[in-house]
Amino acid sequence: MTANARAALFRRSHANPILTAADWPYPVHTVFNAGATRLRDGTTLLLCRVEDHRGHSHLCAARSANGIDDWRIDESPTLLPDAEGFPEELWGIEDPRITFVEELGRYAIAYTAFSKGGPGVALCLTEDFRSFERFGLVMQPDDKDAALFPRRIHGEFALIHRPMTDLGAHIWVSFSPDLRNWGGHRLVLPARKGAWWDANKVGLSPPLIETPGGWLMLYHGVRHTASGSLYRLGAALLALDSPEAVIARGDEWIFGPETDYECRGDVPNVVFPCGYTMGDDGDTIHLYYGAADTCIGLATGSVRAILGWLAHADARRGHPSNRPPPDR
Ligand code: BMA
Repeated sequence: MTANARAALFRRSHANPILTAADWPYPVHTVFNAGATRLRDGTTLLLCRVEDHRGHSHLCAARSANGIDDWRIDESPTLLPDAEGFPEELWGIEDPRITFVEELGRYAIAYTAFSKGGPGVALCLTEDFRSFERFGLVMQPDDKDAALFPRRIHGEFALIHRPMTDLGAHIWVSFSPDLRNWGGHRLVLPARKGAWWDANKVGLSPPLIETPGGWLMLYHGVRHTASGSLYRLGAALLALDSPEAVIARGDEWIFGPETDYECRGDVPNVVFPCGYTMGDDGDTIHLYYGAADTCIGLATGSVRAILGWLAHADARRGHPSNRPPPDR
């Protein structure tokens, strides 16, 4: 490592990009922004966002024993938009985040439903990624980047999401007794302003990672530049019993577009993780991310290392003016 290099918290797979449109069993334009989970038998399942040649997205499952290669991809779309039953899906469904909810014995998928009103948050449940029970829109447009927590908090389900409000594009949490009625909305993490890497927008990336010291939240930050938006990844820690309370937030991004397949594509300079799987050691995190809105990459890190970095980052921060604005 050269003297000016920083320690990398995520390492890219040598197999990257691990999935591209060329791998698909039917004609598609791009595959990116995949939700991820490990099934009971250890198989890695990616629920990929697939864009067709109209520009509309649907979801398609890919399964692999090692989560790296030898993917078995569904022969036809796994979950198609249903514009008749759910008009909010008229222009497609995008960016799924998967959470296994023990209490329900099923996977909850929060995804973006895109229609005339803009993007909104929709929810469905599945046991097998073959049949799905749709709940429809749970957060009205304009809202996206949502994931359900894996268990209730103070007796209620909780959802992280990113509504666009007059305050800006910030991360919020909301609560529900039944997954259908939502309230108790609280601002969690605001986009910073000015020169920050996460100045213009923030949004949850993969679902939250529960650790003894809090919910580890990997989030994407957007900075607008003269030649377009830069999408990078940062980390924060939320209190276990009140996720609106931010315990720590790193100042620096921990993963950003660097390689050719991240810097060139339909939307250049984008890394956009929507899912992770946890290694058998309970520490290794396999992060699946959309690269340049065109293909899927895999990067591997350690939860312990990210938590350690966050603790040091918070200690290093020092001056109060570096704190994110408390405007809620
Ligand atoms: C965001 C989402 C993502 C996309 C990203 C970069 O707003 O729409 O689906 O990957 O922009 O284009």
